[in-house]
Amino acid sequence: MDIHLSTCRKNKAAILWEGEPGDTRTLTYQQLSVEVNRLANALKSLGVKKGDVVGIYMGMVPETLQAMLACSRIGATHNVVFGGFSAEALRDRLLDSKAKILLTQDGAYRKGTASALKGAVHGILDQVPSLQNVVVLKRTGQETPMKEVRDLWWHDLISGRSTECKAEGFDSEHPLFILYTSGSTGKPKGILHTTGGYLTQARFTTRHVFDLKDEDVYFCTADVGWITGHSYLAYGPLMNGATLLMYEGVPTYPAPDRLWSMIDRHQVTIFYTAPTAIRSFMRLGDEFPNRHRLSSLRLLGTVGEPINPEAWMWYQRVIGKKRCPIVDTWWQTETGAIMISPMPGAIATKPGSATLPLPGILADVVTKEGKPCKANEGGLLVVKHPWPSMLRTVFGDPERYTKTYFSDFKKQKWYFTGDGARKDKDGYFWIMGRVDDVVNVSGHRLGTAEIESALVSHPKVAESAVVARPDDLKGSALIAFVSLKSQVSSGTPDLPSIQEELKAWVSKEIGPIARPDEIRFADALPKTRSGKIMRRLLREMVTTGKTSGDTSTLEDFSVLEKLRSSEED
Ligand code: 7RM
Repeated sequence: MDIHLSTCRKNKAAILWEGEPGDTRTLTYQQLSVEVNRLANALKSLGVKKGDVVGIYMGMVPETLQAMLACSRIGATHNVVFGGFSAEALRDRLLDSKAKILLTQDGAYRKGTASALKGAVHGILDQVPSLQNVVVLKRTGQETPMKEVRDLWWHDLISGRSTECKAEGFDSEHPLFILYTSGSTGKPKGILHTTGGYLTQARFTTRHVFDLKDEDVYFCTADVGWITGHSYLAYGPLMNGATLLMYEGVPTYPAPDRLWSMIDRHQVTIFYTAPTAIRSFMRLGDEFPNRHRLSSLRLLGTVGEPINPEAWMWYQRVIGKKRCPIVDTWWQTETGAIMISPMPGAIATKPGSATLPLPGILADVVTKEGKPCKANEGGLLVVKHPWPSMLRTVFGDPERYTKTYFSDFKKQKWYFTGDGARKDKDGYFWIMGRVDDVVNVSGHRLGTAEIESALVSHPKVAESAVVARPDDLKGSALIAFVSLKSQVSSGTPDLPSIQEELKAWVSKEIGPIARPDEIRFADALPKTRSGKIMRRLLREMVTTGKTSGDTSTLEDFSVLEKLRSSEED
């Protein structure tokens, strides 16, 4: 932060913020620094020291970024827990990280209502012995339970604090943050990132992948509770002295054109979002983006999942008006920052490919035995050499770290990403999704992403998730969950005939081997808040009829209930 305060960026807007109800705030770099310093001093007054863990259970408000920066300023390690997670999920993450302080809010605005944050978790906080204080930001003003002595109001705590607080120097390997990410099974892993390497790569990639200039208004829709919110909402843009736009609520409030209206009003130039969001905008129809000019945009980005060519083309045409390059950025919570992505203007793009590894990143696609794959041969995505922002360990579980990431290619000492991929004849990377999502049908390896992409290219389909169920005859039977475009589902669609139509479509697009055995219609698919379809839950549902594993990262539990009841129809 401080590097900007001695330049003309001092009075530049760092954060343009919109609350869901429509309230707005702007913080310059100077104003942001004052708030960060006051909070850092307040944390010190609570006894927070270098190496202590501070939990942050907040929504998309500027104070959340201030909290992260205040922690890093005094060497505390932050542990941001997504505000949509349940009380139990929060408790487990606070327990595992031994958090000393929790920063939270009374509530946050979402879908037009004030939903409780502190109130929703109050009862469970007694179960975290390491927790000394809970600091509560007043955002909605709703009634909030407070425990005497332990719980403090944010505004009281920072009131009267000095606005100066020295940024202390720390070793480059000093822990900066822990961020929990769900494993395929079992309890979530606390991914640990440290200071020097993480910040270096976050800063470099933000600058070069987004071609960031001082004049830009940069809008990343990711929640801070996700790694994208850490690297490309908070640290990357602020280190580069950018102006970022931060939005509190859901994209469809008060109307489905909220984001497009914000892009016009703030003259956003760079827009970064997830394929799942793009598909849901597609599903809503072109009329909403078409209500706005969107002429300020010059660069678009995506992250989180393979983007199907259909969605890529729509994004390019309807949002980018065919003027804006699209950067499809592949990376993980574990990699800390972008690894495979075009650099706009320098690398020609192909819809659906993240293109090439960034300079210095030694990514490759290899067989199980570690041999290089031939062009277009599916294999495992590995990274053969360390990179600055790589995770340093799984917090409190170094064995799990080695086992999860370094046991598949032990001899070569390569990092295994868990993703399947192929490289085409030009060396471009095509990510096929998690290897757990690769299925074997009659001896053929198929990425479920490929079948999903075929389904989504059908004019009636908005979104789909394909999973396999063990089958005596074929090895796996393919079950496709499909949600139809709203224009189709709001009529009275002839579902059995659409089922046949879709099966035939996949046969034609990929081949009869990929023809789904069963098509199930659903209004919505089970997803994490960051938009990844939880295929594991669907897999459990089609094989055992229930879901047993960890569901703490699921965004909307009612979706599972609906899917279950849809089977009985
Ligand atoms: C940033 C983030 C990581 C997993 C990763 C992939 C998938 C992410 C892309 C992608 C295809 C992309 N972190 N993934 N980006 N797949 N193309 N551009 O998402 O830890 O939450 O997830 O997401 O499977 O391993 S994450």
